[in-house]
Amino acid sequence: MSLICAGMVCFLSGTLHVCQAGTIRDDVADSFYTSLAQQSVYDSVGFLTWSIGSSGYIASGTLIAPDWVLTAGHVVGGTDDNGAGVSGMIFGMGPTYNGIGISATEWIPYGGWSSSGGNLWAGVDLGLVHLSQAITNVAPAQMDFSTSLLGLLGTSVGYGRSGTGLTGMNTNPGVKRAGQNVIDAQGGMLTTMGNGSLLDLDGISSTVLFYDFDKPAESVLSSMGSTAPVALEYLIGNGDSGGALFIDVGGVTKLVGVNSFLASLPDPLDTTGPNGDYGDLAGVVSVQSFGNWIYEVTGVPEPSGLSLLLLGLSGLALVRRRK
Ligand SMILES: [Ca+2]
Ligand SMILES: [Ca+2]
Repeated sequence: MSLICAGMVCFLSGTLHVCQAGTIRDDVADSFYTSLAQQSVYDSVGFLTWSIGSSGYIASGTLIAPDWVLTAGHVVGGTDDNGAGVSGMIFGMGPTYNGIGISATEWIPYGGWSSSGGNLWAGVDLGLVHLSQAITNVAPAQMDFSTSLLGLLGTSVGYGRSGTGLTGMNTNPGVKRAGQNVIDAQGGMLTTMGNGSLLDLDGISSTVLFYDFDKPAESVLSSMGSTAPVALEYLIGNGDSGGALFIDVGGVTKLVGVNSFLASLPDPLDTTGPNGDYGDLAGVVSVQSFGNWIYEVTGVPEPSGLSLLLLGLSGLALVRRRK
C-alpha cells in the first residue's frame, strides 16, 4: 500500500492576520495546545523564514547550539536540494511569527538529502542553519541518541498551519503550537489499521518515525498503533517542517525528531489527501542515526555526551564477556 505525501513548507503570505501550528482535536480548546507550546522546555523551537526569488516561505527549526538550528533538509534545500536560490533566511523565536530574527549565514542540507534528490522515504530530511550571532537567552535543546522511541509519547512543536481533525488545515501558519501523539511506527514496519487490515511501510527508511491522527470514538480511521487519541492528540501542518519532536527522558525534555512530511492513506480510505484531518499521518526523521553528522558540522553534542554513550556500550560488552 502506498502513502500519499506532501511537502510541508508553507508559502508565507504578505500579511498574517489570522495565524494559527498543526491540526488539533475538534473537542479540545486550542488554548491547551498554544499553552503547551509556551512551556519553557520548548523555548528552543523557533520559526525560519526565507525567500526564493520573489516567494516567501515559513517553516520551523530547533536551536541545538547558541548559533545552530536543526531543521528539515527540504527547508534549506532551495531549488536544487543543496541550498541554491535561498536568500534572506532568518530564525526567530516567541509565541508568534513577527518577522524579527537572527540572520543565517549558512544553510546546510544533510548530504544524503541532496544526493537522494529530496527523497522523503529515505529518512534523511535534515538540515542545519548557522546563525550570524549566538542566541544566549534561550537554552539549546538537548538531543537523545539512545532511547528506544516506539510507543513513547512525543510532543511536536512548530509554527505550521492549524485547523481541527474534522476540517484539516484551514488557517495560516505563524503561531507556535504543541501537541502530543504516541510514536506508533517506523519505516519498514507492518501496522494494523482500525479496520483490521494491514498497512505496509516497506520501502521507507527505519529512520522515519510515524504517528497517526486518531479521531475520538471512531477507531476505523486509525492506521497504526492505538485507535484512541491522547488528550492533546495532534498532527503537524504545513509550516511545521523542521519543527521538533521531543520526548521525556527521566524528567528531562530531549529532542528526538525533525518534522518531515504529512501523509494520507490513498483514496478511497482517505478522500481528502494529506490535509491534516483525522486519519492522516506524520513522518518525522529520527535524529538518532545522525549524531555524528550533527557533531561534525556544529560541534554538538559535546564529545562527552557521545563518549558516555560509547562507555555505556562497552560496559555492556564487558558484562557479556564475563558471562
Ligand atoms: Ca492510531
Ligand atoms: Ca486526509
